[in-house]
Amino acid sequence: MLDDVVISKAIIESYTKEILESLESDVIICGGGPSGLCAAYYLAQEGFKVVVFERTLRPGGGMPGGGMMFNKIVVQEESKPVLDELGVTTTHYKENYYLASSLETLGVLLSQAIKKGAHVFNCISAEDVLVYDNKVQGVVINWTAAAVANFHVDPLTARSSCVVDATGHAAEIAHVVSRKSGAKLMTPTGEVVGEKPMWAEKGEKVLLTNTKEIFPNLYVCGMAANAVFGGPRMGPIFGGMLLSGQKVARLLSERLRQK
Ligand code: 48H
Repeated sequence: MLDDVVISKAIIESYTKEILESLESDVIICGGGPSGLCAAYYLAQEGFKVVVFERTLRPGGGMPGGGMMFNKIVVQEESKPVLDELGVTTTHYKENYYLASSLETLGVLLSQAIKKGAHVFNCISAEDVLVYDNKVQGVVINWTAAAVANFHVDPLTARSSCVVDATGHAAEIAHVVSRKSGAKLMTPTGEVVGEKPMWAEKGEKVLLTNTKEIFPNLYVCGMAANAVFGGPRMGPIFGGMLLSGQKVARLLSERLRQK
């Protein structure tokens, strides 16, 4: 026999427990696209407490759409080890080009990040940041549905040692810090420079250099990193997104271990 209210209690109790435990963490990642999920996977694997807030119902960002909804992704040789480690099937296309299903890659990445211990919350947007003493100390969160409905609902907060902007092209967290704190970002202009036109070779090359700290305790990865530093977009090649997530996890791991 099944009791409907027991089912409801099980869901509400376990969700409430997980989100309460997630209000203080080592790293908050804003955005559950490929770069954010990859960063979450590596950080969780290292034993850090990592929380991902993803705006939409379905994590994955631009990955499931592949290229123009042809649901395949291309990755280059240097990023293939990440897919091998995760257990994603790849096929060789030509020298330096591998193909994978965008859906399988997303499914595996999300599953592996959660299995390693990352706390992934969908339907929650990071709408602002906590900045005390000129350092980012956490994020301000709200139900995406409240914003979609245009309801005036005050938000809640979550604290972390570091925050990652993995919000993709929009680089939302970098923008909000730049706009509201009045301080300069660690970019050539001191602000968000803005993404440049498509150029896969260059976009992938500069992405790893651009993956770094841009304001005390705030890091950028993925497409947001190129948007912040004025790097080109690169179309549906996803190797750089994975490597950028891996790099930001390594930077944070080194940083957090020094504490
Ligand atoms: C919570 C948020 C918020 C917010 C946004 O766009 P993404 O897939 O980002 P990346 O950088 O991991 O991957 C980029 C890739 O998908 C891509 O777009 C490429 C390679 N483009 C090249 C080209 O030429 O177009 O994911 C970002 C995620 C999304 O799921 C958003 O819903 C989410 O972040 N998000 N989540 N709070 N404020 N803003």
